[in-house]
Amino acid sequence: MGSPDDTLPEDHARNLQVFSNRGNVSTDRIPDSGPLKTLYAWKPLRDFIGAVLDGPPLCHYGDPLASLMINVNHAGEELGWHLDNSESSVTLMLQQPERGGVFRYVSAVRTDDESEFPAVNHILDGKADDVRDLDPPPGKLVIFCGHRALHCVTSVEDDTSRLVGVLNYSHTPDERMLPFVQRMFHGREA
Ligand SMILES: O=C(O)CCC(=O)C(=O)O
Ligand SMILES: [Fe+2]
Repeated sequence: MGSPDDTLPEDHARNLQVFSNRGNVSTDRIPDSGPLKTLYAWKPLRDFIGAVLDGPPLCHYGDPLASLMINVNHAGEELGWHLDNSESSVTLMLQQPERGGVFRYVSAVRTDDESEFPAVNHILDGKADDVRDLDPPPGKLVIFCGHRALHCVTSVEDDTSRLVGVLNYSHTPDERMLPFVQRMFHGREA
């Protein structure tokens, strides 16, 4: 994701605005000795995920706010369609709503060439036929290439909030979000 580009048309994928109103608990607000940070620090898990993804070894994502998070979607809250900055993400469902809060994705949308832009428009216009839904129960790990798969979380439709641990990894150390992206997702820079 980058900032809007006013040299491109308004309806170009780079300039589309999506709506998100979910909250999150950032890395520095998750207890160091708690189970989620302990799991994130556990090297065998990182090695396992690297092996599943069959790519180069994974590092912890270097962003001080977004390397490990807990996403919180209360009733009526959603996360709009997006691609992640970090290469791979692992989510661990902690609490699942009865209705809504479904993880929705389309694989391999980022291609690093011009074809990715019309593909994003097609999906946001609701025209894609390869959209898939995942609704993992609590305790289930989901491993996905969030850098390439366009994904979103649909609105939660009941009073049980959706709580998901998000474990982010990258291929090189010290990768981080741009300050405007930190502000957008965390309301602050760090
Ligand atoms: O909440 C989820 O299941 C996905 C989270 C996500 O895509 C993100 O935080 O970038
Ligand atoms: Fe994401």
